[in-house]
Amino acid sequence: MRILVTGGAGQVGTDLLKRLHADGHAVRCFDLVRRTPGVPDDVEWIRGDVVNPAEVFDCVFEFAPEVIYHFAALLSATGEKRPHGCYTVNMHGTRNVLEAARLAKTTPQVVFASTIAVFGNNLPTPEPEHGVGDDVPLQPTTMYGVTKVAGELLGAYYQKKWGLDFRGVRFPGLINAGIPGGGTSDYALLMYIDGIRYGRYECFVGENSAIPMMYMPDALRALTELSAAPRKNLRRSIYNIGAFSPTAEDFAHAVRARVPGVEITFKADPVRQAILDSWPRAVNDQNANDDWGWKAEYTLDKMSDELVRDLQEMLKHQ
Ligand code: AKB
Repeated sequence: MRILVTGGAGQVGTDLLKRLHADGHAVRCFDLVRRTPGVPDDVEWIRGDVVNPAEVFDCVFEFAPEVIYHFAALLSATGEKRPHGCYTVNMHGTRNVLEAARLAKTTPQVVFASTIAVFGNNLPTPEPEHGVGDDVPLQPTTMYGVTKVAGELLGAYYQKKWGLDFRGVRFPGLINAGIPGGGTSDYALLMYIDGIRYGRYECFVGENSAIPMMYMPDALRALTELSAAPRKNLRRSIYNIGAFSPTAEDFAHAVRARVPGVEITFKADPVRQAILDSWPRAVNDQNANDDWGWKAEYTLDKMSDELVRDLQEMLKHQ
């Protein structure tokens, strides 16, 4: 298949490019920045700005992808520092990608990376035992969340009005053997990285904080399984997906058990703590399970064993 990934230099994009290439697809990345080390040479790399319609249209019309994974976005923490930049990249970028897909002769499927940041005020209280569902009020408190709710709705509009095949997942915080950037959920991965390379980490949220989290191999599988699902099986376009929801202290415990002598302390940063507190502790992903068989495979322990091994290897070479 011919597959385009916008924002392919980011945390999810980099790993997805490698996976799609390994699976034998013809893959093109569209990103502002230059090629990420480790991405195979025959993944085509186009440098361009998702905010510029001409650059997006030229890229899509010329490559004629069958699937577009749209990831280009500013995340929650960066979005609160640069709300106008976040609005521009996330809103105009999504509209440009949807419009390019609508106009392209190949009418590619668009797979959208949404997020737990679409949730915010007026969630059910107490939080339901099996996590918040897909259809609770979406009243985010961050610019990132606002733009992702708008992206979900815009994609659904393109589907209804013009028959575009639009689908997506609401990602939890994602963890992989890579370097995160700009997210509020980054504390979890940074605890492992800084714990291994410096022997210490000061966590920017309190020890009892907990949000949905997921290990990258599960996240990649969710994307490719959703993309492959027959359209007739999908009763909606956007799905919650969950895996586990440890507290920050649970993460610290998992790191301490695998990195001898590591020192982890907690000092909440009010801005990022408030963002995190606005998100649910867990999501209910029954619809994804019913419609396309979604089920996470990794637990905190299974992930931590693999992650520590991979990070130790990665950090040796830096
Ligand atoms: C962030 O923290 O902003 C992201 C997300 C949960 O979407 N990782």
